[in-house]
Amino acid sequence: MRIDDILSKLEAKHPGESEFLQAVKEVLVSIEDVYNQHPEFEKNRIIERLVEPDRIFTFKVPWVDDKGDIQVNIGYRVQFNNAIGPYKGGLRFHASVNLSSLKFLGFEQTFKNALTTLPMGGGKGGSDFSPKGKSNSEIMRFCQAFMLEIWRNIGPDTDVPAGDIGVGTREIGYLYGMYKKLARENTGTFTGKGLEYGGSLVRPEATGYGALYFVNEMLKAKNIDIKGKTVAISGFGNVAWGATLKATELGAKVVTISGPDGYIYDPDGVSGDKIEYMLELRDSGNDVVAPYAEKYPVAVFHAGKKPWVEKVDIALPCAIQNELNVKDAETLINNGVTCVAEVSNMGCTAEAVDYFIEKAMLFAPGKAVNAGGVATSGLEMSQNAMHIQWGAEEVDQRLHNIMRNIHGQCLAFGKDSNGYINYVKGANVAGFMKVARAMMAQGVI
Ligand code: 2IT
Repeated sequence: MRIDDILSKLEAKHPGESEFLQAVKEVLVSIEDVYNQHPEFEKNRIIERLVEPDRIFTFKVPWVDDKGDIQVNIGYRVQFNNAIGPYKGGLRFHASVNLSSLKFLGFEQTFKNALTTLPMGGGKGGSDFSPKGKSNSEIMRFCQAFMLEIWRNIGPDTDVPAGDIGVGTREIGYLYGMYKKLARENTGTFTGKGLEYGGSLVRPEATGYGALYFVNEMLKAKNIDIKGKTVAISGFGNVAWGATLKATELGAKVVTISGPDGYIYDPDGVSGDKIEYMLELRDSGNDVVAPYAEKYPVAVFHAGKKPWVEKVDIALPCAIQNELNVKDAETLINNGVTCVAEVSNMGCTAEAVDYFIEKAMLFAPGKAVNAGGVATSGLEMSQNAMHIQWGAEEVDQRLHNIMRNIHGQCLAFGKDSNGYINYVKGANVAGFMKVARAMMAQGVI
């Protein structure tokens, strides 16, 4: 495999898609050795076929705001790869959304979903619509307009969207409501639904819970007890909330959360009603964390800064891609960090990832760490297909087992000759092998 060749061809075909190229490069570097051991992959052009999405829908989303003005956004659904199951992945509503970010997310989702052990292919979608400061009615009208365009191309056995940044239970409700009105069927088709209409218990918590189950496995493999460890978390949305809940339950102390406006340091730990307050902050729609320090004066707000300057044992980026750069990585290591795990998708820049690995740090990538979210979406699909609802304990137990299994796959495929566990390699190789074998078995399609 000529990695540089593949990347430069890809760049020439799709100029400017820097995040997508970053995600592809990370996978190619990881899988190079096993790929070269399997000449049949090269013969079947598996890489060339894997780096192009099956198809992409791009569409106009016109809607009317509360003032009566017409707004126009762009909607997307990237159906990346369905070798192992229906396209599955979230919708992101955020001002930064473009084809590069959705292609990187769809590509990552393909391998992540393979790691979950469940039969799901990879997809992603969304819009450059920003929910920040929008009223409830505006969000509903936008979701309805989005769904009018894409409903024909999704379905319970073809493509199952879910939430991501800017898309939570409320948005899924509006999207699914419109979908049902148009499609005249009631078989699920979305995950992250409300509990009253087919949602799964533990789905809201699942990404954060799963991440902490995974981090706990990483620490246990090194005989380190998570109890009493300090944790820096970025973000304050659904994922940060679930991670804070489980970290606290496991006896760790979460000392930071963050937003686009800066970060909060709480020396007493974000626990108890402070965790629920994170939801209030999110629901305010203002996208800021500063009010936390007004409500809890023990905490300090650091305007315009990221939490990685704090001395902590565990760092968990939970916000957005490339939020932790190589300088942050250096600072964390100089401050004695023990474990860094991406909970956001591609939370660290490529340079930061390389640096963590070069320093033989306990570091794991988002596609392994945050796979509990989509895994629990898979469990929601199973419950919908069986027309039943599992109890919280049942779902949580399955989630826990899946995360242990993913950790096991990383150990099996990520061990370097010197004994270092390269979780990036482990996750990429394990995910790739499953997708590649499925593609080989199904011919040139
Ligand atoms: O990045 C992700 O895995 C998600 N946003 C969740 C996707 C899903 O289908 O639950």
